[in-house]
Amino acid sequence: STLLCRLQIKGMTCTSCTNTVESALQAVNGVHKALVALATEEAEICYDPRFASANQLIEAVEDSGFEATLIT
Ligand code: 9UX
Repeated sequence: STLLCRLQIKGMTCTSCTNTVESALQAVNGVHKALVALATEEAEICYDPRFASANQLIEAVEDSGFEATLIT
């Protein structure tokens, strides 16, 4: 099964920022799909909860240099 995680991302100011965050999320084991929107400062991630957790997704964003908080 797949879960959807939505994160608020702070600190992105250009499309290279969004690409950096998207790549960081897509590199997490268990992530199927990650989309990051600059305008809304949000990320939507589909992931397999057997291999990843929401906290790991947040950590991946923060390790890439941005602030993340859980929306849903
Ligand atoms: Mo764009 Mo983001 O030039 O850290 S990559 S501002």
